[in-house]
Amino acid sequence: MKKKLIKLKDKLIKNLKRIKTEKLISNYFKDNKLFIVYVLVCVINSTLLRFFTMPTMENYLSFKAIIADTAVVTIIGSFSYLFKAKKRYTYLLVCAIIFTAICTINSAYYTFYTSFASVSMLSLTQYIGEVGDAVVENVLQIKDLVYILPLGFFIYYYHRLNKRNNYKHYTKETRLKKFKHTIIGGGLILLVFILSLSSLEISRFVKQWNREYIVMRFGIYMYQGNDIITSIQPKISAMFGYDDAKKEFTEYYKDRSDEQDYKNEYTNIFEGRNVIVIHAESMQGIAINRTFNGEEVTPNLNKMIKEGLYFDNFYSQVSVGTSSDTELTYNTSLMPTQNGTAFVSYFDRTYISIPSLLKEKGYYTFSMHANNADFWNRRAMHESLGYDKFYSKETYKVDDENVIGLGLSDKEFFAQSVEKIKKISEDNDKFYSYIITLTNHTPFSDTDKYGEFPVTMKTTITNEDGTTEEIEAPYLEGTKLGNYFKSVHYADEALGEFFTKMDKEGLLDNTVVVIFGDHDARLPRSEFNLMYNYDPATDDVKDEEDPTYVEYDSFDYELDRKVPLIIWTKDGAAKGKVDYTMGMYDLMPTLGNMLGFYNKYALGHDIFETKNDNIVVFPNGNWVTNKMYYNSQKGEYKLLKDEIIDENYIEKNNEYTEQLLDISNKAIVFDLFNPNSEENANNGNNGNNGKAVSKEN
Ligand code: GP9
Ligand code: MN
Repeated sequence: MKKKLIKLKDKLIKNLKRIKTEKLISNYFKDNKLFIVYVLVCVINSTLLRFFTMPTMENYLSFKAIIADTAVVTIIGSFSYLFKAKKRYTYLLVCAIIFTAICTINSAYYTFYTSFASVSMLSLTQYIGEVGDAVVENVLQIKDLVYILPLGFFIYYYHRLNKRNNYKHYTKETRLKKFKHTIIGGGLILLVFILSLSSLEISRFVKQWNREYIVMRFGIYMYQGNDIITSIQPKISAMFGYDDAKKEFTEYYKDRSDEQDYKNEYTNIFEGRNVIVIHAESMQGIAINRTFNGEEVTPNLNKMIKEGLYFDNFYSQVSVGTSSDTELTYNTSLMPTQNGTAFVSYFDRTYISIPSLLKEKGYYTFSMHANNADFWNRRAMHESLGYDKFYSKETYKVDDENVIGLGLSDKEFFAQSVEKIKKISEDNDKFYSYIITLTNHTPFSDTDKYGEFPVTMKTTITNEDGTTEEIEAPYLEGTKLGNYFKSVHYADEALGEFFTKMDKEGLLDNTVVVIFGDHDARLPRSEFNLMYNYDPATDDVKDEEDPTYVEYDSFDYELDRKVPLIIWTKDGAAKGKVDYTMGMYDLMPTLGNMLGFYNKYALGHDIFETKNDNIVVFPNGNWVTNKMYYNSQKGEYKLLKDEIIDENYIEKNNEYTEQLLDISNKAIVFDLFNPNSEENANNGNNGNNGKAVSKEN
């Protein structure tokens, strides 16, 4: 009996609890009808946007994006509870309209640019002029108006509640309580979202340029909020310290001559020739002249190395902006910025660049790359750098069967590019082109598409009983580095095909070709250690006690990160191996001397002037000369020559490095190459609306 009673009591309590919770929920719904409709409308619109722009289920039903959207609209909507009755509803209405507008604008923008909108682009007013009519005629489609439907429902509902004068009139305390509960609820959803993020997602969010990726994971509202912050931040940092920056800048360049004041054996040797620059994705020096069982990884590049100038101590100087940092440093002889990336945060500054200087000499300048134009914000930045035209993915025919890794395969990209270059060369007296490859991009996993290139080791091993055996050990097969070499082999083959086609069209006859790797393969040190210390008998890394084991320390790894640089002409006008230590920022002055242009503000040097006295500075403060590699974080160095070093050597180079990085950063942030920078700084308005200048200030 007692047992029965207890059971009954339990049941009763359970039911009461259930009824209480149900009541609570139903009361909440009754009390917060408009708020709930508001949240639903905003989340549905964001989901619709993903559906119309990136229509795979993984994208539009992205769980992460949905909780991120819910968190943002709940937190922002929670402030409505601070207002009294009617105003509370109006606040929600305004929010719903703004969120719907964000979806509509991005939907239309995506149709035109295959990317999402950025408020920083508002400063590119010429865009609006150019595309304004086109947007109305061609871009605004029915799908862009779909977002109005949920909003329409919200407005209808808002009016219904309004008409009945059906507001809940809360006391101040209740309003505050409701605000607190809602914002905490939103905060908890946000916390769940943050905890679900991977480090890759966070780092992409911070960089902000891979917009599709961010919208897919973070939803459109968080994307747009982050976009506003990253767009405003450089403007704020440019508001303080202009005068000091300008003074330091003027002081730094005061002894520089306005015109080139020297001549050497390379001066003007290529003046008037067409120029083809190949920015070879992830082409690292270790691939050059490397063979596997007698087969060269890069037979085509190796051939050009023999026929032209080859710089085998050449370093890229990239920071978090990787490819885009190389584009900045190559084109302007400036260093990557200390915060953010120049391509994203400072695209609206004035730059003195190779294309802008060559334009003055009558060149038609263009760049080519088969990825989305907004990747690394190239659409805007290539214009700022002075390229007349940027041929991006939109101008290429991309079929599924021609896709490898990130996009259109290099072979197909080059084949289509030759046709474009042919036309350009017919229409223009001379041209300068900057061509960015894509296939050889990490993670190098499309191995079945690269073509056969075994990275095994055929060798003879001695067995324990003294007999010998011919084996083909797996060596780098199945490793990241092995896959990288397969990918490089493909990239080299694509380059070979490109030059053969260009030659057939006669496009190499009066042309100088410049090829460089944009940065290293970004593979871990352990991969290299295996390559250098492989034991075919055990198919593993040799024992450290083994007398043939070679130590591969962090300095060796840094030194191996160098990239190839080749300057080639069909007639072999310049030949030979150059082993001076050289950086990406030295390329502009070195080429300037050869092609006949000069930039007083280059941070690098003509390598044929500085020769063995050159120093390569890295964005993290490390530097390398022909004598030592210095790691500024650890304060450690490795000597590269058996030579006694002057006691002030490190200190002097550290000072040089710090000053150079500082000047470079200030020149970009404060827009110091812009003749109107002072005026702009006084008006709190830095940036040049994306125009490059080629004249000195
Ligand atoms: C993308 C390509 C790669 O278009 O240039 O950029 P990265 O990841 O090397 O910076
Ligand atoms: Mn790259």
